[in-house]
Amino acid sequence: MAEKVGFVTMGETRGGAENVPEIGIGILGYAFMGKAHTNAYKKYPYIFWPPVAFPKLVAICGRNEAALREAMVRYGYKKWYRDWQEMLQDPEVHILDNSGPNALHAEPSIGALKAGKHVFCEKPMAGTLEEAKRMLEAARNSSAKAMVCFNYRFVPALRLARDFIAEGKLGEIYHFRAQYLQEWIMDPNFPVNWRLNKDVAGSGALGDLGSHIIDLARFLVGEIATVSALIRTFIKERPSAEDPAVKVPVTVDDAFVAIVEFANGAIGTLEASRFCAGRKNHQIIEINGSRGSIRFNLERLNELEVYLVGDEPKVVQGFRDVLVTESYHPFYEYWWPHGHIIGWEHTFIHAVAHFLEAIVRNREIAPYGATFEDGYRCAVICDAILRSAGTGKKEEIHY
Ligand code: SOE
Repeated sequence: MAEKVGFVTMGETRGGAENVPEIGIGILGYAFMGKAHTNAYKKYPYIFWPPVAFPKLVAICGRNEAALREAMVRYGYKKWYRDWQEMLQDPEVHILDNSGPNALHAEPSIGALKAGKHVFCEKPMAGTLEEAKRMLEAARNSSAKAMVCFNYRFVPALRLARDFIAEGKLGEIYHFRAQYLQEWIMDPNFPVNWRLNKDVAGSGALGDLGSHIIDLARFLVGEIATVSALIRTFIKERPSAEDPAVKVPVTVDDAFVAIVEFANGAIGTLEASRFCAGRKNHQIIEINGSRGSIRFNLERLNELEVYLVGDEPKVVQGFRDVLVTESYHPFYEYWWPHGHIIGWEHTFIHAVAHFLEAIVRNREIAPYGATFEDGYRCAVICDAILRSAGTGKKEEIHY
């Protein structure tokens, strides 16, 4: 009989993944994060082969119908919804991917969890501390899995750093030093978009960039006990997005600087700004301990600079630049031979893999993934930073 050619449907063959289920994704938001998350769902199954599940791009939800229709075709979703509550009633949707603006993180995620649907929510988890508290309660009261997409936890070099520190290889930690610097709103004519509007974003550089380094501080070093902070809004009014002739106030921070004390005795500095000319997506982490130091630069994310006290031969001085691409390095078994580097997008694929494995194999999201408890604790710390900036005093962190 002639060899059957043409398209084979999913039901006819799965190349050894016959028993792998499909899991329906309903995504809220189709812009930057909607694109990054969709990319991860599409690449996950053939990179992490055999997958624990085949993500099925069931539905995409947003406000603008024309943009939605385009995104549905462009990304490959089956349906589109203007109303997230309607999308959550779709029986084909098993996971709510919340890639919407911060003010839309709470209600849809809480609604999904109440409906027993899993939630993968972009950072910061919520626009306000009150919302974060309600999201945490919803997660605690649901059997569904809930994870915050702090994707930098899934950079191979930072996963390696976390395990290295957790194994005591850096000794007693003295310092954590983090910067997250960008430049994209230095032009006074840049209009007020949702990220510059407190009612939608909750905060500015603090929640957008600061939440990443606050989460990494907790992930790599441990709980933060106190913060002392400053915030600044350098440009206080900008053209409105609707009519450039109309000036509207900027209601969020452009930058923050914080001094922190960790519960384990370490001390640290955190800063994030969108006013650093020449800094594109410049996240720097340096940790100094009794047995050595590590330094990470997101713009060179395949590398980890390492200095280990005591094993420094007479000839070799200073930091070593480790290329984190060996098969035994985190996640690299799924990728390429050593030296064939990966990029920013791949951190989302690792995060999606972690989330889907937690769902299908009923595993904990923690410690490698960020739970809604982590999202809530980040919100508490952001709130304390804003409070300290207002009072000029050191603020204690209590959950
Ligand atoms: C801000 O420009 C931003 O897109 C953040 O929102 C993301 O979380 C960060 O990963 C890159 O920068």
